[in-house]
Amino acid sequence: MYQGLIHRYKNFLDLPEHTKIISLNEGNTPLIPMPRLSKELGCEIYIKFEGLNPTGSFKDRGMTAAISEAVGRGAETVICASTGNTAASAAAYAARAGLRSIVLIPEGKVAVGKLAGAIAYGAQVIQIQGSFDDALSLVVEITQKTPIALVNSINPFRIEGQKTAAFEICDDLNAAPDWLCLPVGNAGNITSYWAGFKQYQKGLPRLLGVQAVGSAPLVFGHTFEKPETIATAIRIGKPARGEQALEAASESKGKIIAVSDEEILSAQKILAGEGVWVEPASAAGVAGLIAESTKSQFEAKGKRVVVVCTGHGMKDPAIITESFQSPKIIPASYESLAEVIFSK
Ligand code: AN7
Repeated sequence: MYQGLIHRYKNFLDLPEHTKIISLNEGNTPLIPMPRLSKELGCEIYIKFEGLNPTGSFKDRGMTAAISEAVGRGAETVICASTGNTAASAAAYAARAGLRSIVLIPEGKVAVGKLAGAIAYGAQVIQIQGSFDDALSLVVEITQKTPIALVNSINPFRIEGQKTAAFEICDDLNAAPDWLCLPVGNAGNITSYWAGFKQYQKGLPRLLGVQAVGSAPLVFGHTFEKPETIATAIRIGKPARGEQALEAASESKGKIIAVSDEEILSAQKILAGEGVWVEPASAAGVAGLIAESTKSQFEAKGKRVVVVCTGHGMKDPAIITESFQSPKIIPASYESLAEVIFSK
């Protein structure tokens, strides 16, 4: 029986002796081929659908490692700053381990499915009058001054756990893909993938990291004091692992680009149109690939491409329900039904 990613990849993960595995059988997510999008763009595209992790995002990979380490060394309380997904994941794994969890989120900027998750799993949720970056500074300060354990991706064990997504892709395809496209926020994930591919020695992809244009410090080369984007998961102006992300992109002969909110929402629709509903930030990788495909030199043409979709669409239902017409209401009669279905 599958027992989670630490169990599966133990020999590849640099975790201390004291680690006590806390798992929800995360990982082992599918690589879903996208025949229509592949045909349209002229490459072989697979989605690594990380929304199918236990709490609905890729964060569970790093969190199983971070919480397993923290609990093993006797931590009683964990804390993180979050745009939402880390919060839900930390809360779930802390609950599983019997730890107290505290999550700091930017006021009013967290999608409802993530907030609900954090509350359901029993976290103490605190809204900060500021951005994710402000919340992260506070978390760093309190974990330096008190025994509370930090589980943001500054924590090296988060990176260890998240490397496993690269291992799974290599195992599924029997090699690394030519390109790997993914959203970039605080830059823990792109750092982890690159470390994972390098360690696994099944080839190296070129990396296409994608930020939202209103929160694109790694593209424009300066921090964003007031990051903005509808993709709230990546509304981050000072990525903690920004330097590593830039290094990874350049070492891989790839790049980090920015896409607009419109391009992100359009990519979300295209993915859902092929049966894969992801949250807006998660569609950034596809948005970036599409943007690249319109250039005269489309470097991924004819290549094998894996696009990481980091979080499930159910995390942020409001982005859909607020912008679409609500479904028609009809009397409960056959005539009315036939009329709406067959009328032009
Ligand atoms: C769906 O939860 O930062 O570049 O606090 O939720 O590793 O930060 C979330 C980030 C991409 C960016 N896609 O990953 C948080 C948080 C989704 C995300 C990212 C996030 P990183």
